[in-house]
Amino acid sequence: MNVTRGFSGRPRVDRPGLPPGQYDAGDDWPVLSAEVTPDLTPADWTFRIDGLVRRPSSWDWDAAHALPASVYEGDIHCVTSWSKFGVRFGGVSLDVFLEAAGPLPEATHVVAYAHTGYTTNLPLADLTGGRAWVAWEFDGRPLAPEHGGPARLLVPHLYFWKSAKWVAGLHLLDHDEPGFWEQNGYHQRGNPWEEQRFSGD
Ligand SMILES: Nc1nc2c(c(=O)[nH]1)N[C@H]1C(S)=C(S)[C@@H](COP(=O)(O)O)O[C@H]1N2
Ligand SMILES: [Mo]
Repeated sequence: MNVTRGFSGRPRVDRPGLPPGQYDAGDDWPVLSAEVTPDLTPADWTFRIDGLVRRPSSWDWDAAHALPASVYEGDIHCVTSWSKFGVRFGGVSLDVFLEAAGPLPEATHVVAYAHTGYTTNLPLADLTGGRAWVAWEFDGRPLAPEHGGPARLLVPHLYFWKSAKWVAGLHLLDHDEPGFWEQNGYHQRGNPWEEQRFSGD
């Protein structure tokens, strides 16, 4: 395991804001992809919300960028145990996209899917309230392709596997439907503060 070591010579595992079982990766930002990084340009990118919504809606790059911009400044936590502090992503709040699509009252869960086919499931409530974004900037620069550029989902209060890279859309459902990692033993929700790593945690 690669850990960032402080001057004490020990991995930094006791810093405030670090969820249980995590370590501070410092300036490292590991790349974790089940797929090959796709050759996806802003011109190819689209984002769609459908399923249990009043108005199935799609945005292309320009339409998404015409929406009010929003920034996340905070931490991210990967289930493989690295956390990264003080990151800054720019994009648009999912509240804005969801308001446009109008979730039906029976919608409770979401399958987020990527242009590559990767999927991950989330409770709809975890995507509202200013806690989730479609993000295309990191530290003021375009998000790098290996980190999900041109645009990724960002749900930083859950383990980072929920933040689908190369995000293509959300499908709203009235039940939970396991995504890629969730079908392979990972937790349906993935709250790092409760160490919801694997099914049964
Ligand atoms: N499309 C896609 N999104 C994905 C993944 C993936 O394999 N494919 N991996 C997830 C996991 S496990 C993590 S920890 C983060 C990694 O994002 P990063 O490579 O930018 O660190 O992306 C998540 N989103
Ligand atoms: Mo991860």
